[in-house]
Amino acid sequence: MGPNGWAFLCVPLLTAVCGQAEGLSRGPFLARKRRAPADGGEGAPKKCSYTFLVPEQKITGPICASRGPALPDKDRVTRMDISDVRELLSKQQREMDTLRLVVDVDGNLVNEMKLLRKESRNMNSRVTQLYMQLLHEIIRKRDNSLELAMLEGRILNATAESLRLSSRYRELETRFAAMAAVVNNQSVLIGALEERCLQVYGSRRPESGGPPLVQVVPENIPVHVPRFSNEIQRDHARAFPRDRGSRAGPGPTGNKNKKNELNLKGPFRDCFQAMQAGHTTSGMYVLKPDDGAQPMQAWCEHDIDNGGWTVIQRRKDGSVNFFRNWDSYKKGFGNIDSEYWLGLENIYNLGKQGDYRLLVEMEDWMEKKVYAEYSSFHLEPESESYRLRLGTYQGNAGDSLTSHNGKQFTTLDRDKDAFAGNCAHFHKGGWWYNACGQTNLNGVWYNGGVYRSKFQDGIFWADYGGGFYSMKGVRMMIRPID
Ligand SMILES: [Ca+2]
Repeated sequence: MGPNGWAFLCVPLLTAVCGQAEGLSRGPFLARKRRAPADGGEGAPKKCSYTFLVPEQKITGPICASRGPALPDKDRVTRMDISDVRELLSKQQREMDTLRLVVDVDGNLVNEMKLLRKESRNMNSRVTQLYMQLLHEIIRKRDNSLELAMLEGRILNATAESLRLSSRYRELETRFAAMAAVVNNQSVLIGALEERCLQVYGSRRPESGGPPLVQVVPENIPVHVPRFSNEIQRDHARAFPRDRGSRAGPGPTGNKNKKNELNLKGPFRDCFQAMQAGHTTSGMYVLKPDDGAQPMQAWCEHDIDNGGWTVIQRRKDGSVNFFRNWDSYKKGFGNIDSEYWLGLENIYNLGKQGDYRLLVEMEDWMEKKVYAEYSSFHLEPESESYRLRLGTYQGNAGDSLTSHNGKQFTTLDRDKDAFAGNCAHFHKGGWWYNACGQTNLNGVWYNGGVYRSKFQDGIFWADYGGGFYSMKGVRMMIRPID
């Protein structure tokens, strides 16, 4: 309470109010209304009450509304006290607000801290994972580089080994070429010595000796070390178990299967015409040349050099005996799907239909194929003993056939060669022998390449391997000139 306080004065204001219940004074006066008890009724005497009116006095302090006994000054609550309290409360409220704000901010900070901590943990985990991956990668790369180094080492070793082998191979090849030349020369020398012996001692006629052996140094040496073999086919009973055409027959035969024979296509004038007719599969066909008396079977080769090739001779496995007489060579023999000779008359009839060229394809015992091609080819009629007419050579086997150009055909029973004796007798085949020749493609099929024989009777092509190297496979084919 203010020290001075203020006096609370209650001055009764006497007002005479009688029967007026609604008299109410308003304004800056303290009004008191006292109602008389209602038990009087209208008849009861009216009671009067007194109201004291106190002149208005300016109130500067709190008004005590207490109706109780007046409090001592020191216990009175003044407006200032209330204001102070309010101010204090307001201040505390503000402090509370501030604190709440701080708490809110702190709470957000805590949450953020939590999030950051969580993120940090995740980051750590991720960093650890990446580190492990990196480590793994480093280890793997190190292993790879080690493996690479090992591989490089092995490649280097292999390269060195291959170089060494290649060098050794070249050395062996050179030695083989030298040996082949020596063998060839020795065979020639032995032949010459035999002839000289016969001449000196006169025990046999000179012409009964063999023909001069091939003395050319071959242009090409088959690139392998062959094994010498004497597996010659003089034992016909053993060597030609499938050869049923030793006697002169109607010509080379096809597959014995009748069904297959029925499926043969033709007849065509040659394999080129068959190809033009749309038959582009290599195989057996029926041919009938323009002047041919009867159709024949032949193998058509459509898989090399644009196709259309008529095969007139084939050697491949020694299954057919080629040491035959005139009639047999004239009509042909063998099996179309293995070894055969098409027949001189058939070849003659084919050749006179037009301009043909000849392809001689040969295969050595390393399965390397070489060829000799002649720009033109035909035979003269039987009255000329099927004389050979050839054009110019091109190829990679060397030209061993041109020396036979213009020669007549010789067999064991018809000697048309230029040698005193019968070349067919020494070379064991039928051919356009000279005296006797640089090639013998109808000779004896020897197994293995280089062979030993008193006479050069193998399937040789002098410019490829010399006279004592027998080819593994041969095909003679003709085709019209484009
Ligand atoms: Ca002769």
